[in-house]
Amino acid sequence: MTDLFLNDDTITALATPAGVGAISVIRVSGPASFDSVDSIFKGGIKISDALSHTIHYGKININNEVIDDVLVSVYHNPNSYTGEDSVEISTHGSPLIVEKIISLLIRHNVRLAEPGEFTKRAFLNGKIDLAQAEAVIDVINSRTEASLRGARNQLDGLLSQKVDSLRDMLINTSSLIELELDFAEEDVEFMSLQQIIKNINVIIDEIDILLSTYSFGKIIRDGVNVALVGKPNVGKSSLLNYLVKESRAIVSEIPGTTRDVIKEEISVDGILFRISDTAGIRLTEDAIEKEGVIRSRDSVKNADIVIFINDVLTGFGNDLYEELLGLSKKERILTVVNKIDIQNNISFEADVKISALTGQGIDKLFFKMKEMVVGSKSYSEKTAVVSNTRHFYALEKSKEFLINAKQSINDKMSGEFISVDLRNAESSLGEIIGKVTSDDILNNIFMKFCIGK
Ligand SMILES: Nc1nc2c(ncn2[C@@H]2O[C@H](COP(=O)(O)OP(=O)(O)OP(=O)(O)O)[C@@H](O)[C@H]2O)c(=O)[nH]1
Ligand SMILES: [Mg+2]
Repeated sequence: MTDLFLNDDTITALATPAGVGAISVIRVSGPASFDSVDSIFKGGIKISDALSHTIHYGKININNEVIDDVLVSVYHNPNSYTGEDSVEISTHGSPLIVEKIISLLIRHNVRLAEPGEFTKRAFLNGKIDLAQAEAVIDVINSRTEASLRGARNQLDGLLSQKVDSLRDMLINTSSLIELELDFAEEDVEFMSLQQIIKNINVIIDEIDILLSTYSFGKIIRDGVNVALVGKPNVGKSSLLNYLVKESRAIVSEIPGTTRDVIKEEISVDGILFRISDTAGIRLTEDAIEKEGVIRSRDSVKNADIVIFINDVLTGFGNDLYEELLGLSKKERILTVVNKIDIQNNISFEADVKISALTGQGIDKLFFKMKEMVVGSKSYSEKTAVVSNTRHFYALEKSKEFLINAKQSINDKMSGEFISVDLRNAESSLGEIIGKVTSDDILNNIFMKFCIGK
């Protein structure tokens, strides 16, 4: 993508949340920004004469009626978010005022922005690359410290730099072949081929490291779904209440209390756990309870972790495992025995022993839940982490081309073949940061943004 891209139209949108607030900010970006604002703004200065990064007080008028007094911030290209001439109008936070000002702007060579169009322009103008543009939305959507930190790192270009350095290595490796193809009568030299294989292996190792961060990155970004399941009355709802520190679900000594799935979120060391308390599972003739049991099974299907609870009184039966829950992947299940305040020495095995009444063992439960999603791996704040599915597949694709290239070398194919694979591997990496991209991909990415970003 070049940095010569210039839009000839000017866009506007409300950048702050819709509704009543202290202030609202209307963004305008594009070549007509200053002139358009000048046609509706009366202040001590014309916006088109104002210096970049200055703020001006004035009034927005229609037919001598004042709509609002506002502050206008001025940004000259290329030193703005979009890279274009831009203006931000801060108004009193009233939806009515915002609507009036935007409809005035639209009468002066400005059109409404599409979702994500400001950020799309920032990308097209080379202010940020595509991985950074995608990080913008992750920063906005972050719900925990860790997800914010991850998104922030990506926005700061941590992943982009890593991908760029791998592309450089690939370009250097390709040129080893291409030079020889240009200058030598015969095909590529044996020595160069050895060097090329070595380089390819280094790049594959680096890609593998990035790929291995994906499950962690995704969890940090999207959170973890946890289902609390088990027989009736074992204390699932009591555990949920203990975890969220409030009396969220009804608890009673009557088996079959919970009917619907109750969802709550907690953050443990920066990881977002979405907990579903479910109906106790048993064979029942009660129509409502039956439906509850069906919903419990659905929660299990969508869960990243299933906390399978029993209590000291009922003991541990595996009968629920396969028959009722259809659980097969054992690695997703954490077995918990509850009510150890009643009786502590129990003869059956469980990953964690707790009391939802006293809180005993809950720390260990948190530890196990974290261990299940993060494993023993640790990532420093400076590790490039892949959290986006699009990036993950681009890395996988690149790796495949590299493996093909190695195969071509081993099969003594001609240099051109190897070269094509290396170029493809390079352009797959380029997709991540948007060096190579299609309109479809762009539209798909920016569609997910809100209007005004
Ligand atoms: N002593 C003791 N009692 C507990 C503990 N946890 C839950 N209980 C009691 O066990 C009974 C059932 O608790 P619930 O949390 O409603 O159990 P549940 O698994 O949600 O039950 P259903 O919704 O019917 O499937 C209640 O009387 C709770 O007070 C615990 O750790 N110790
Ligand atoms: Mg319950």
